[in-house]
Amino acid sequence: MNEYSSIKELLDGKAVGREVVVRGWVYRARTSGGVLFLVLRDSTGIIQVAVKKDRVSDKAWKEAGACTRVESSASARGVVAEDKRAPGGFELQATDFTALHVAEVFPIAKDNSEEWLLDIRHLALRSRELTAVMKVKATVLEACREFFKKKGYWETTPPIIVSGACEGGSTLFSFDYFGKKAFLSQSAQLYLEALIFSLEKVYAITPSFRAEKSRTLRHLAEYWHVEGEEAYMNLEQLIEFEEEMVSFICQKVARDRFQELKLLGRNADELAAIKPPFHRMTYDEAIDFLRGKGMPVEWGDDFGADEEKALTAELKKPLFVTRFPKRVKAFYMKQDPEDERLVLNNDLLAPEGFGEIVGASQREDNNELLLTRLRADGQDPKAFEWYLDLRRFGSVPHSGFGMGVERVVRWLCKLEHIRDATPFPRVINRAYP
Ligand code: NSS
Repeated sequence: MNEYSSIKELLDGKAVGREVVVRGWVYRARTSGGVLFLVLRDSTGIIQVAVKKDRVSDKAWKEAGACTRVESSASARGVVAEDKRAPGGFELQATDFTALHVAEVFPIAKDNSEEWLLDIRHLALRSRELTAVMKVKATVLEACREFFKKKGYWETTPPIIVSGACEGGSTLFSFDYFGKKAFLSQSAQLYLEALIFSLEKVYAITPSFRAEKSRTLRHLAEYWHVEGEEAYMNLEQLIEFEEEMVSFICQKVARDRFQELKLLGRNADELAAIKPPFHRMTYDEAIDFLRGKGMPVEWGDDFGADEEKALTAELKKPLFVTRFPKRVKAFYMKQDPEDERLVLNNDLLAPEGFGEIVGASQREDNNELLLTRLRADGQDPKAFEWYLDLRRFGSVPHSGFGMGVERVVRWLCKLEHIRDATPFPRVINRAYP
């Protein structure tokens, strides 16, 4: 009998009295009354292992004694017993114990500085909180793929090495590509637009790169981007799609990651309550709202973290802000036929002050307007010749969006800083470890 049990399956009471084998890492250790108590953790949970000298072999006793250093790895055989004092309420009464690796002194203790914890992120990732966040993130990605599949979308693989900017030149990372200048993709959008002409409904989940030169709580230099693009879709249909997708993610995370959310201080019921319709406001209404709050905003300003916070601080559901001024938004957004100062776009803001999680728009399909906008942005239209071709051969109305996965995870997990939504954060002063 060397089948390993996951720790989680021992914590529902059904395993009481059974002899099982678990393996994992020592999370805590103490001795009391001649018994060695080692709390073991695996990817699913923690359980206390009680090792009594007279119940195990000399070899097992010695190996357990060597494993009192936290983060040592071990396997333990034992009988599951109920024990109200043990963390989780159950204990493994050891009949055998094997040290797999006796750890050196673990460099993480209480009161470590944040920078130090980031320096040893490869070890800090073992914390229960970060483990919970990574599981939530995996579930968010799973939910996205499930939702797109339900909607008949094809998953595609756009390039990461690109020759032009999608979101403006100021945050592009450039590098030498066989003697020519190339960039790391900020967004797969332009390539997804090309793909709708054969596949109609497409999405991609890719890393995106932004040379963000400021330190903020919500910007990474490398983040994961979920992007969708659909032929014949207009702004109103796009909004409904986003609403449904974000609700689907919240429902799934609330259901499947209930325990993890609890550990992180997020009540799953709050996420389960996120259902369509979301709040909606035009840009003009948002300006009025912010002025009413005494904020010094001018028509034509883009919104930053402070404005987004003020707009959503009191809300329990996300908020769509629609129809922004053309001059603060990207060249590809379709001009509003009813007001040429505006574009047919929306920013989706998470509630509770967390701010923008999705940027979306109907796409400009008039090449004259596209060229004017590209020039106004200081871009070289030659780099976009292929993109302009898309409007020369069977152009159709279409729309799409991009959602920042870490932004969503930060909101769902109520994280202070976006860097904790990703295992190895890349920010202005850090690309290590
Ligand atoms: O710049 S966006 O608002 N829009 C686009 O890139 C479009 N081309 C997407 C599309 O329509 N296919 O970025 C989209 C989202 C934004 O709402 C954030 O959630 C996230 O990407 N985002 C970021 N997350 C983390 N760090 C940084 N620096 C960042 N920039 C954008």
